[in-house]
Amino acid sequence: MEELRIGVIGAGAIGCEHIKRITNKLSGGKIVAVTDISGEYAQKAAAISGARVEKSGEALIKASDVDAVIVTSWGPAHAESVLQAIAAGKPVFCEKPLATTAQDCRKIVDAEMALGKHLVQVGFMRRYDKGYNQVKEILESGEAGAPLMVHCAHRNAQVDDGYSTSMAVTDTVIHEIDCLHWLVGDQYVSAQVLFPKNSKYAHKELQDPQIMLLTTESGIRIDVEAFVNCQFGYDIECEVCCEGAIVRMPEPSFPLIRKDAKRSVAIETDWKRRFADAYDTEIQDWINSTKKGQVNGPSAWDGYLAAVTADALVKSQTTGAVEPIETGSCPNFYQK
Ligand code: NAI
Ligand code: ISE
Repeated sequence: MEELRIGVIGAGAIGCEHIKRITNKLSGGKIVAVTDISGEYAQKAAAISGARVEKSGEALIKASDVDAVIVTSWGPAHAESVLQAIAAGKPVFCEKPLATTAQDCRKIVDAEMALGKHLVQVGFMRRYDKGYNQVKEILESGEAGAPLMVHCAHRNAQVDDGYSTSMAVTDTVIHEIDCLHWLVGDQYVSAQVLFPKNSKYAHKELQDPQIMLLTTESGIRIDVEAFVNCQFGYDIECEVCCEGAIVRMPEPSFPLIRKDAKRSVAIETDWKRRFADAYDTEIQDWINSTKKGQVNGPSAWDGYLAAVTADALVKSQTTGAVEPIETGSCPNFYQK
């Protein structure tokens, strides 16, 4: 196959970012069709790449010149498109979350297994980030000893009024949920959420910040600070305390400025820039592996694991209790 002909469902912020990177930066893929429930958004996105506008997600998936599909619509619309792509036997890259309920993620897993062919990749791009991979390499080398604790922070400068307390789990910390069990090579068994004093910058209905606690099968304790009105920037931290060393993920590199009797270093403000290289590597890998009929990245099973874990955290937001995480064992089909 010379070029992978791609159709995109959902032409909002990240949909347009992926269309731009495939059109202007990456190789081996071409956007041939775009659709969005907003005709105006679809037209604008199609213009970026010279693609045509399709009338619906279903029509786009069925189109004979679409080899593979990217789903970047709103979370609640993901499951329908992914299931339609599987039914059509077409590879599909779906932005997180794979679906908004664990039940819908399970339907996708079951449909893919019934077909007997790997078609689904989920957009958990942190697995492609250089910093996380450097940490993982050190952990896997054994030089730091066994991981005991992981301390993380996921901070956004601010969120709008539509952002709810549960979205800190389902929209934001969902990235840590996926990448931390991959990082330490262990599975989660329980989850809890604690609410510190609320920030005055959080809107009336929102609990912010939150502390999310996850425990793994071998007993590793993970804490993630989710602080989505931190005011100062977009800040992602990860530190793994091991038996023999502490391994800290490198921060984005900015020049040190000496000015007005101060030394200062900038902090990133935008997730698109913070993870730009990871998105590039992720989508390039998806194009390359799809052309070979393979799925290399996070699978539908990873999407399901994340949804079950998110459910336990969201439940704990209400109960305050330590909630069990019961995923069942990984089917042979998804074992790597
Ligand atoms: P957005 O709101 O900017 O764009 C979503 C687009 O989907 C809108 O243009 C909307 O009209 C369209 N849409 C909704 N339902 C549709 C349907 N049934 N058919 C066709 N189009 C439909 O949202 P954004 O920020 O682009 O997020 C999209 C998805 O990507 C979300 O699931 C979000 O969680 C995920 N995302 C992932 C990120 C990452 O770091 N991996 C970063 C930002 C978003
Ligand atoms: C957004 O949807 C993303 O996925 C970003 O990566 C994340 O950092 C942000 O908190 C979410 O709102």
